[in-house]
Amino acid sequence: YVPWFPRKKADLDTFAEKVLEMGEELTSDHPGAKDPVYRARRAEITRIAKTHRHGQPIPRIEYTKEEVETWATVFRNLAKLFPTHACREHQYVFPLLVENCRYREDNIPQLEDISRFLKDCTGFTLRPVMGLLTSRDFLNGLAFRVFHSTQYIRHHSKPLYTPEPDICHELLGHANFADFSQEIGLASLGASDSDIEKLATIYWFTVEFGLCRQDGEIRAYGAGLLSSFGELEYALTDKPEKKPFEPSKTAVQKYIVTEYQPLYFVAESFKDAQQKVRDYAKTLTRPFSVRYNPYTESVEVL
Ligand code: H2B
Ligand code: FE
Repeated sequence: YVPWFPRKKADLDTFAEKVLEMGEELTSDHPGAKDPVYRARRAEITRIAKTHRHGQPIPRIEYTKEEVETWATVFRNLAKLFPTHACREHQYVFPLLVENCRYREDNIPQLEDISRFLKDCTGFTLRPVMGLLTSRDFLNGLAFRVFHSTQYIRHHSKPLYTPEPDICHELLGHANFADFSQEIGLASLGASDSDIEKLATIYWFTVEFGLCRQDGEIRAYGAGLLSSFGELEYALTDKPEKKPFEPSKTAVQKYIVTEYQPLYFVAESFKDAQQKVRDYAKTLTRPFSVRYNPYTESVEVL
């Protein structure tokens, strides 16, 4: 039995309304749950994701003054930490985004601008999403070099905290849209539920919370860290435990999503993390193999 999986980029349209939680409904502990104005605004923004179809431009949003202030607080605090805490790959792309995509303290960049820029330099595109997707759907998107991105922002009462991805997390954390995420994505197509869980765990400890060595220091490359002022500082102290990144072991590590991580995995370098994930993805077996055709943006099943 092989689960259904998308064969071409346009097939990702079927995910548009399949969100887990927090899309339209916010859980009671969400900082914006009791704010009707926030909820209405969010519904307005998620409608874009709901109706977006492959090939269409992503509508621009005119963010409110309050939303831009929230962004500014996050931006300002993180920008202070990046020089000492972020890996060099992140430090390399950040100025490019400032230059090409209007990343500024007083401006929330537009998904359409970033998507076009990424398409030119990496082949990645962004697609707006209403909220959290299942691991399977999210990873399947990566196989097509599509990164699902939220377009709304966290609640203004807690600018340095969000229980879910928001535009600050996507744009400030995932800036180093890593090439190796496509390989995790390709491995996820039609994979068994247990392999999806392993890949999602690897994703968690690398793309989201990965650390790497760099010139004798430890630096962050994971987006969950690079978009969280508090956790980025904490992760590089000696409070959390750190283990060497070893995919077969990392893949079965349990983790929590609601607090700072008690444990991080440290790769020898960003490149080393990438290579190890690639090699690991090849060890998962399926009754077929897949090959991505970049010209047709589709997957050939062999
Ligand atoms: N959905 C969305 N919208 N954004 C994410 O960053 C995300 C997701 N991450 N679903 C996924 C789950 C990740 O935590 C792994 C693959 O489970
Ligand atoms: Fe993320």
